Amino acid sequence: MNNDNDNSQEKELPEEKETKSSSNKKNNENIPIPDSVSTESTQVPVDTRKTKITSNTGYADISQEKDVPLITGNPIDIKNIDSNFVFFFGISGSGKTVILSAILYYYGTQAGALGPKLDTQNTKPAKALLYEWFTKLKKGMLPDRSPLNQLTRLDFVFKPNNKSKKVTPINLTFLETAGGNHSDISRGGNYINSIDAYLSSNIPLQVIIVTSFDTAEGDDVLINEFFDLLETKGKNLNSVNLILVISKWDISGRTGVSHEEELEDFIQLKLPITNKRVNTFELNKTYFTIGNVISTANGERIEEVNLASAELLSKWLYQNISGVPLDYEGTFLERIKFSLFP
Ligand SMILES: Nc1nc2c(ncn2[C@@H]2O[C@H](COP(=O)(O)OP(=O)(O)OP(=O)(O)O)[C@@H](O)[C@H]2O)c(=O)[nH]1
Ligand SMILES: [Mg+2]
Repeated sequence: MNNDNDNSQEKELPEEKETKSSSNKKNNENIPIPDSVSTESTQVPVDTRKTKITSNTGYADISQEKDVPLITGNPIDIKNIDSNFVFFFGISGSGKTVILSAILYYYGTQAGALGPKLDTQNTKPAKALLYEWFTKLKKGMLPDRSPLNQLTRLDFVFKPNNKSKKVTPINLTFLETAGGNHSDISRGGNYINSIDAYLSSNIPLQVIIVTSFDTAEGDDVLINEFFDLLETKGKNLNSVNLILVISKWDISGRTGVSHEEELEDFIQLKLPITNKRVNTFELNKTYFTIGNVISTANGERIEEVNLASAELLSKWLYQNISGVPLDYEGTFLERIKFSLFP
């Protein structure tokens, strides 16, 4: 991989366009969202040099021609790799975007300040999407479904409000994709290039696998195909930061898990193959809910936004990346200082 931030392989981001009208956006202002922020390369360089005909047979004598460099591997070069990448896996409707927007909401409204990273091409679209999701969540509305065949890269800087010097700001790059593109890998299939490029690269990667309480059973095989794919890309499950999330836990009728065994039992029952892998490699697992979702005349609404499970995931992410808990209490000296000058 080329690390010199060569941008030539990536498509320029389009300017923002007005939001298309959406059924559950009745009370919402028009917020601009990007039409596309795909990193997928659409043009390959064309060599326009002609082969000279030098022999008198009329055939091209190419023996004197120099070999051209052979490009192997993935043609997409990922720029701005100085970040911590978060990749969501899950079928369409599993709840990936709801989880992502809830994590951003937790970071930006409870744990500190979240802003787009300024030195990237994605600043404008990241800002637009961030504030669209924030506005919606405040009103109990859910994000729109993610467009197919488009990887949306969102670069952010998160500055925690924890006063300890050890709790430092971090760069976060979320990779938003549609579930339909994850189903592409079923039965040995491949990802589209823009997704494959990130999984094939040597970047700091956190993986969040999302499967819903009501459909987990059907995802067991696909999740394992994804594990296999990660391993073929050189991402050893022993060392990759990965968490399995059972989403829409509220459908169970509870907002949390009374005993840890409840989650364990669920995974063992509904996801037996995944369970083996998760236990062998001691991967993390948790549940998620944004709160009860009800149908109204204006579309789906969250009855009461519940950030408890988003908090857990956000803290897992921060600690994995920075090595320090987000709610680190500070050193002895810091604690004295904070108690004198709160
Ligand atoms: N009850 C309940 N429903 C949820 C929850 N999270 C998501 N949903 C429902 O699931 C739908 C899909 O959620 P998304 O986050 O858009 O799913 P996704 O995985 O991003 O789907 P794609 O973008 O199509 O890949 C939402 O519109 C809600 O109807 C939750 O915590 N509880
Ligand atoms: Mg989505």
